[in-house]
Amino acid sequence: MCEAVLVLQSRIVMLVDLDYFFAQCEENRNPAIKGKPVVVCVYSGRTEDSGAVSTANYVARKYGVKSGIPISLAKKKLKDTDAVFLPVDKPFYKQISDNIMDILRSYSDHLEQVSIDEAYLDMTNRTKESYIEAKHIAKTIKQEILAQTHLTCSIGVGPNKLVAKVAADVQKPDGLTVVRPEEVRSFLAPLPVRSLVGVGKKTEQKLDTLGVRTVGHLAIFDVQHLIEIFGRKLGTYFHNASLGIDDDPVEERNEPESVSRISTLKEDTRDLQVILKEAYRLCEDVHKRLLKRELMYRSVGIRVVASNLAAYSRSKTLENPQNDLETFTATVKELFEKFLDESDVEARRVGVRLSSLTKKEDMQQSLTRFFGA
Ligand code: DCP
Ligand code: CA
Ligand code: CA
Repeated sequence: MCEAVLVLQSRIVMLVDLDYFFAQCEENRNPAIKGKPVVVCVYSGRTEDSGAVSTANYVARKYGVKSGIPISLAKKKLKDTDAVFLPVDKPFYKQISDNIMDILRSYSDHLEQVSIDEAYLDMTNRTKESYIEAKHIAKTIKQEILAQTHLTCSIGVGPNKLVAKVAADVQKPDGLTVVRPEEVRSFLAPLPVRSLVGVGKKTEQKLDTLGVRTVGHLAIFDVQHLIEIFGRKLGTYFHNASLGIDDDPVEERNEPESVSRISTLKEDTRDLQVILKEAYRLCEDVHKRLLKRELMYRSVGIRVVASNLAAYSRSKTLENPQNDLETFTATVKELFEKFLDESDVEARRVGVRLSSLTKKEDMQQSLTRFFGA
């Protein structure tokens, strides 16, 4: 008899979420406001205080100020404090976000950015499926983000996106929570149903009337009954979610703006040959990813993280889009030579990057258009 056996590959997925992101960016821009309640606002412009709170730092949250409440209410709650109210400055936060996403990309082959301050990383290959290694990498990521941008984040690690997200949320700010596959059920069971992605206020209320308050309650609730109430799709989703089951892959949402890799040298050095040996290895890897996605590059960049964790980038834009490895490595060599000439930095980590990417077809299309074909 032939039996079909479904073998699911075990994964390690990480969710990185920046703490009180917009407000933390503002604290860094002006450290004098650290320690005070900081409220970042979307002013509608109708009256002086009309509009909503975008986010607030944890000092302000103690007074009940949070995303979405009216600015006037936040002012009331913070009446007797030295609170600081600031308008949102998206371009400034986006720049910091891009920097952080670049750092994260260097730690994983698959990254899915879900919002300005949040991304999933598939760590299965890089960790060789070891949760000890995953925890170690998560700590390193936190350190690198802090050293380079002065921001803290919270990280959740688990066997899938659903668990990683809940794990990142349970300990904030500056948290790190690792949930191994065998711990998933007991980790989720005591949490309120609202902790699960997709369970909003309305669902929470509906479940509450059924006596279902925790994820553990949901897990033992009859799945057929859930389907009758919420429909097949949602009912099945809630049931699986309560058991920590989720096979949604970590997928890049858009064409990447760049492909890059960075790695740590065996020891800090200024030796060009040692640096290039490692850089060429990274180039091959990045180049393979470029070809796999059928992309062409016009800019080549290098990155050096110094012994003191200060980071430096250099890049060169070429005349025409290319897709060969030789131009890439030759440009990398040129950039590292120049960088070492100009600075006295000891390199701790080195990285290479291709950017200004275009699809191969686009090139052909523009040539066809050019020749009027
Ligand atoms: N944001 C917003 N309006 C909302 C929710 C969020 O403008 N209703 C913006 C401001 C936040 C950013 O998005 O800084 C990220 O949202 P998060 O939900 O991740 O919240 P924070 O990063 O502010 O706080 P936390 O530390 O809880 O992650
Ligand atoms: Ca956040
Ligand atoms: Ca977020």
